[in-house]
Amino acid sequence: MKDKLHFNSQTIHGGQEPDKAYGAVMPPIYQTSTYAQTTPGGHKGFEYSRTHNPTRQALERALASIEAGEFAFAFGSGLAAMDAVLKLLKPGDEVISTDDLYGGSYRLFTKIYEDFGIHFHFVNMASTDALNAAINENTRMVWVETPTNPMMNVIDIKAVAAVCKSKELLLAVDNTFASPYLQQPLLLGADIVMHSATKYLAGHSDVILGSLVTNDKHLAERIGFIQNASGAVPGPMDCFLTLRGIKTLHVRMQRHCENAAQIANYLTSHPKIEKVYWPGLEGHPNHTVAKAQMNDFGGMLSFVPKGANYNTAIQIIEKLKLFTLAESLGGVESLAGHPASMTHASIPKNIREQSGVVDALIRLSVGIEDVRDLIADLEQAIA
Ligand code: P1T
Repeated sequence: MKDKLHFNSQTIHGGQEPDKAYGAVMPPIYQTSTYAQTTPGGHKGFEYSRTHNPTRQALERALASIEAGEFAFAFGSGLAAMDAVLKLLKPGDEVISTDDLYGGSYRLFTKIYEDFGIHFHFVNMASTDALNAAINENTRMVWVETPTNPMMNVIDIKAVAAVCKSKELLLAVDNTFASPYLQQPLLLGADIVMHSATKYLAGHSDVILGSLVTNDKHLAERIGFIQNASGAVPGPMDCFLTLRGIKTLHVRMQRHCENAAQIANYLTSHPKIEKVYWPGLEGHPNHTVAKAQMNDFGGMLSFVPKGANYNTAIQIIEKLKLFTLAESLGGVESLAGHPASMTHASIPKNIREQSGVVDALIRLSVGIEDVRDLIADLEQAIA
């Protein structure tokens, strides 16, 4: 019966059973590095916590369930999860990625893996033309972030998946900004879905964790091997916190989306605001794709005040009182950030500006507070 649950029940029950020892409804935090054996290899399924841990296993089963996948793997951070995906590749392989993406992802690609002989292309995936043009005989993988961080471009996963299938390329989707409440990339044709579970999945700004989910048995075997062999695993306490967060994902996401819609509309009609980037706006360039692909439009938005530059954008952010100036996103509390100097500072200015990440851009992670308080805070800061 648990296999057939709707998403809003899966977040609570998916892959979950009461703990075998005492029936604990939440899995205990198995804070142990190792497990007693009666004879070498004589154990109860757990040998060493880098390889397996019961709290991590409970989380991984929940992750698989909510991403409509069979195999899930938890990592010490979102970037550690990405790192494991990149280890599927070999020197000489090429990757095509979106031209707008988290600065840390860009840094991992260009500052670490380029040195190991893996080459990256960053293309606009509004249509599949640039993607098709960048494919050559060395291309192995396509890396898509959608909606993108911080410009909120929405990429048609089904269309990209069709290209990848026809060219036998792996498709990995970073689903951090959407969360599986809004879209489940494996159902749209992706081979691997990745999360910075630090964000909406955990949801309370109290943990750093990453995940990968796939339906492909061979990929799963290789990822499981890499997870154990490289060892970038999360601790049991962080797994517990993430699992607890997932149980309220659907109710949090609903409010994130409702609040973001009101704030996007408020900013759009504000005389001092030049541009608002939120996929739910009819004027958003990928609104049609977003409407077809996503169940709602998410809690992240970016905007540019009229006539603003680096300094005036920072002045506005510093005036905010309820929005906290901070990196990260997806927690219950609203955050404001300045991508050019914070999350995307590792991308050279000329490259980030090509994708719209100008010095005046402000990014909001809209939380689940009363939206009237959030709008009042924006009002006083913009004034
Ligand atoms: O921080 P970590 O859990 O390692 O996840 C990295 C990551 C990967 N992918 C996306 C889309 C992300 O947004 C992030 C982390 N992003 C921020 C910290 C930020 O403020 O944008």
